[in-house]
Amino acid sequence: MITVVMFYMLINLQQILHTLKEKSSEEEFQISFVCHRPEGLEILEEQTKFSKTELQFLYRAFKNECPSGVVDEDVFKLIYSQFFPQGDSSNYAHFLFEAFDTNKNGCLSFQEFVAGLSLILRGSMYDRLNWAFHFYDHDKDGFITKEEMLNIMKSIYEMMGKYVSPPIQDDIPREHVDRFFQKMDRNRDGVVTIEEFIESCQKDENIMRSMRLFDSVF
Ligand SMILES: [Ca+2]
Ligand SMILES: [Ca+2]
Ligand SMILES: [Ca+2]
Repeated sequence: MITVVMFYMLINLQQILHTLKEKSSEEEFQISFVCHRPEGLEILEEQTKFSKTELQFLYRAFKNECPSGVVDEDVFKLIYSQFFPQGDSSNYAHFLFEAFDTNKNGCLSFQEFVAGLSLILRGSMYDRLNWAFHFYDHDKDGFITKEEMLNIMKSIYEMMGKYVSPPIQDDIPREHVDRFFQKMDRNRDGVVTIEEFIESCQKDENIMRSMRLFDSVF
């Protein structure tokens, strides 16, 4: 189940980066004249695992997609919906937006964008699992509840849309969540802690393999 979530994130990131790449090369000529130079590039280079060239590319792409330099949740949802025209990606985009908007001001800045990407794409296995845990732990109280998991699972099914074959039954997301808890909730107290989460993930070869796929995205 975490493999499913990671798989979708991976596909999203690949598509988004691919689109950004295409758009930025289309406008390369204009951009070279505008000559955007992000402030604090050196600082970001220290704070993330991206090189200066990679940061410049990401910055141009980000600016190109959102010239104001910040993305609010509606813009984020719009960008997302282009990748999932057959389904409703708004709830999933909402969860992802919240995970990236670390200062909770309702806007995604370039700094937040690259900080998140750096953790997911270049972080250690612990960084990635930690990021994933906080993604699921929606209210940030340190525990993943069945309800939090179910909301994310449902949003993934909504995003996949109604053309999935065979059609998704209503109880399928709940069954996924039950399986997740059987595996992760080691002390059977009904919630999953970061320790339980990381330990269970590290013992699961499928999860580890899907985590390693992030190495080749960008
Ligand atoms: Ca923010
Ligand atoms: Ca929680
Ligand atoms: Ca537990």
